[in-house]
Amino acid sequence: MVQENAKIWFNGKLVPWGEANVHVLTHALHYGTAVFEGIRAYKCVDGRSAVFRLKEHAERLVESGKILGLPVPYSSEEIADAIIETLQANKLDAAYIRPLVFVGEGGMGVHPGKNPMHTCIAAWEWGAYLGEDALAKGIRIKTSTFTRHHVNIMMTKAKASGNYVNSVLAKMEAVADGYDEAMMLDPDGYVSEGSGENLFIVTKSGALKTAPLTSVLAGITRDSVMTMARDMGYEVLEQRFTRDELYTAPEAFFTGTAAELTPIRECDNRVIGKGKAGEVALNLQKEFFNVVTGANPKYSDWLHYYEV
Ligand code: PPE
Repeated sequence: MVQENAKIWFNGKLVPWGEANVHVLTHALHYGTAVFEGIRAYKCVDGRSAVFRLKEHAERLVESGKILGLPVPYSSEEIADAIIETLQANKLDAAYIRPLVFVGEGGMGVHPGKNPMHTCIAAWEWGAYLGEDALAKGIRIKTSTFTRHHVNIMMTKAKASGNYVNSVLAKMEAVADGYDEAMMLDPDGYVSEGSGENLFIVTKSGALKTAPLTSVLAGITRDSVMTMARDMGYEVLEQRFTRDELYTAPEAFFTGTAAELTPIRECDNRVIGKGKAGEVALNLQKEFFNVVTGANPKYSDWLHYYEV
């Protein structure tokens, strides 16, 4: 359950949480015509709070709208300001933030026509996405029977709500079969990503490898981890790889705003590496938490501090 807070930012105003409602004929409910973001704010080591890569998330939201041809009615700067306003209104010193821009009520039928675009921003406290033990011990995943997007079927660079039916199918199947998360293959059969995370392997030569930006979302955590890893001296490859390369990789892990950096210890009942969170994954995870909490000042450009 999402923990209820005081306010939700809705079309330019802060409204009481329980009053941020829509009509059942909202276009986006019927056709998935919406774009969204997932962003985290962390309580930092110096006692202040900061949103991680706020600018990049706000820009990706606006770009998602552009890709769908459903423009976000605010600039990325206005979205960023509204996010800070929402955190402050709810006195949140750490949070998961969910902006959503959607086609509203009016005409029915696939064409969005002149239906209004609505924008809302909610924020709440959200702990470890894949369970308490996931970050420390790693998770078990399963290759999905559902294929990930093809570049010309869904727009994979848009974080569009409709795209997520594919994720929901994969996630429900994985959980029903007793796994923590799904791993999806792209239409050519190569490893793509999880239902809500990018996927990395550590190769036998110690490099990091992740799928190129074709069928996967251009994750901001993916980008952050790639930058940090290169600075730490790891070679980072954006290359296609197969599921058997994942099975035999010394390590694997997921990255995402919600999932943060979650090690993978098993895929399709094959133990990965030593069957526990890998050394490289834990090393990068430690660095990641140091960065998002301001303990490592090297990437302070990625932190947008705010007063609670
Ligand atoms: N791939 C997918 C399909 C995805 O949904 C996410 C984020 C990522 C990769 C990683 O992107 P980034 O957060 O920019 O590093 N998934 C969001 C939604 C999760 C949810 O269950 O809702 C998230 O992590 O916020």
